[in-house]
Amino acid sequence: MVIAVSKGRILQEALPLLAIAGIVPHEDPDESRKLILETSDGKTKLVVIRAADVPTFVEYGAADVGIAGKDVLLEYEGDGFYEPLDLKIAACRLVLAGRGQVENDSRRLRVATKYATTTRRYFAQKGVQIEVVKLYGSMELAPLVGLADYIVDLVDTGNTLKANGLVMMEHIADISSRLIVNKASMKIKHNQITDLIGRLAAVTG
Ligand code: PRT
Ligand code: MG
Repeated sequence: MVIAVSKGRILQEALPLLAIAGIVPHEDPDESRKLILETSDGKTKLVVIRAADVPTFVEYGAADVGIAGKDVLLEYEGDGFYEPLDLKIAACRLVLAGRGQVENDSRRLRVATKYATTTRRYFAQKGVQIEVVKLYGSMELAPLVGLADYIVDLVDTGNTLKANGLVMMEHIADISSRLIVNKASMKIKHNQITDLIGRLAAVTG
């Protein structure tokens, strides 16, 4: 079985859970240059990849199982996997934030975000027309330099918003990391995968 894990903070919080489930990589993922890591569970390998690539690996069956943030899953267009378990790690909120209410003049509000699909869906449900400005990072900068009226971004402590004079305006979704499973793998490797889900469920409570 191959498990794909988002690198960065999700990996850091997932490794202790995987260890309790009996899966410990032979090499430190932060140090190793190997892309496929063997583990203490001889049947299981880890691939540590970019967050946004995890759903793709799982949908195509390149990984049987994945660990990814709900923010990434909401943004992913495709339905080639199951999402059986909330691992409750890397928790945060997806919010609309800005410098305060913007006076509504004639032009459409501009919202800067890495989460273009989720943002469009959110405003479409509210019946509000907006223009999405796609960014790949440092969303907090956009309202400060006049690139956008608002941002849609993840917030944990709120320190980043505060440091940039921004306030949270609307709560869009609660985010945490989820276990996802390739649909065919769920059938073909049913015992191995349900066993993993059971062990992780016992740890996450
Ligand atoms: O670069 P790449 O695309 O590979 O990933 P990345 O650098 O975005 O990865 P990383 O390690 O930052 O992890 C991202 C994942 O962690 C997200 O997909 C979420 O599921 C989860 N997560 C949980 C967070 C946060 N909390 C979080 N607070 N990801 C990012 N943040 C950022 C947020 O974007 C903002 O800039 O932290 C800042 C806000 O934090 P506070 O505490 O100041 O509010
Ligand atoms: Mg980051």
